[in-house]
Amino acid sequence: MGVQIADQKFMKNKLVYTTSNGISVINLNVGDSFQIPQNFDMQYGPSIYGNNIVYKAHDYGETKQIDLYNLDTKQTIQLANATGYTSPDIWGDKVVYVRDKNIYMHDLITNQETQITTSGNCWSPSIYDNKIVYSEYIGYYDIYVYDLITKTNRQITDNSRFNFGPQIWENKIVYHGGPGGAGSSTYREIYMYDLVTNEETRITFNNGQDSAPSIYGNKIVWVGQREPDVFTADHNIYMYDLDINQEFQITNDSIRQTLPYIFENIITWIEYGPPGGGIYMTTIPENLFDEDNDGVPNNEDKCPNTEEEQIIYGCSCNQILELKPGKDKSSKCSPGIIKVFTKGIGWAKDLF
Ligand SMILES: [Ca+2]
Ligand SMILES: [Ca+2]
Ligand SMILES: [Ca+2]
Ligand SMILES: [Ca+2]
Repeated sequence: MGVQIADQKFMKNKLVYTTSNGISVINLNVGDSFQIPQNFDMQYGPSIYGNNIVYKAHDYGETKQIDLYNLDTKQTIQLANATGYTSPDIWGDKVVYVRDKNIYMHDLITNQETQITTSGNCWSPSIYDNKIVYSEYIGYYDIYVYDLITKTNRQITDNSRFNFGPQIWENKIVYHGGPGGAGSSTYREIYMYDLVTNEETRITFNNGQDSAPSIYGNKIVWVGQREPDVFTADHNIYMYDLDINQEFQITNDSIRQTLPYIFENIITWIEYGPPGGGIYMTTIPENLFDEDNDGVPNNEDKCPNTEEEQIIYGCSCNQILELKPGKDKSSKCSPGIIKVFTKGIGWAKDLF
């Protein structure tokens, strides 16, 4: 694209991003780009859900506000006043943002605003379904989650780290945390907190900066360095698969990559030139997905939704016996049955 990109985020097939020209949206399927109307000197930090784009807007030195642009109606509306620099986020009909260092939520259906926090030390909200995550300064920065159903705030980290920038998908929250208190170290690591098991998992272990995580399903992406000098070290995009507990390096070159985002099987990120610079994307290879979590990747799995232990080709004994024709179904997978299935001979000839 050849212009400096400030931020980017996407959902399904639409990617929103900011350049010095303002906010644009790209349809990833067809590749056409559309710039939303520029009503203020500055418009940035977009987030998209369906056809609604929310973002920060203001004239130079003027009060900041949260605006919403709808791609169907082509109308812009002001949702709220919003001081501070953290961007808004949207999920369904709910928009979250920071005002006076507190988290607020605007409901697009009722057109009402709800104040989520009162401490005056809150930042970087993100929303998924009925859960809002954010970072709050209480001597250190810690991660909190607000449940819109129970209307309760819950602190999920409690340590002397600098925990910041939470993102949430279903019941998993990712964020980066410094190893000590603010200023004690420059190195950050990626962490994941599971709201079901109530456990924190450390994802990265290295003498380099790891930050800006994004999560979709059981996959986490972030920007990482693998050298101790944070000012000279190269930046690359990394991915961690929680299903197989394995890290993958997505980029490997001397160009600086940053701010990755993941949705479904697509990872996008920003590159700073020279040469050029812009937004890049990659598709996660199918052999990294294991939908039924049986240890056999989708592209090799012959049986979906395996619940018992898989024996061969991602199929359990019961699934193999189900595939075998005839009424005299044995309850066991004899070596003969396994052999026929594995070799694709006899009754298994036309299965695959
Ligand atoms: Ca690190
Ligand atoms: Ca790089
Ligand atoms: Ca599988
Ligand atoms: Ca399977």
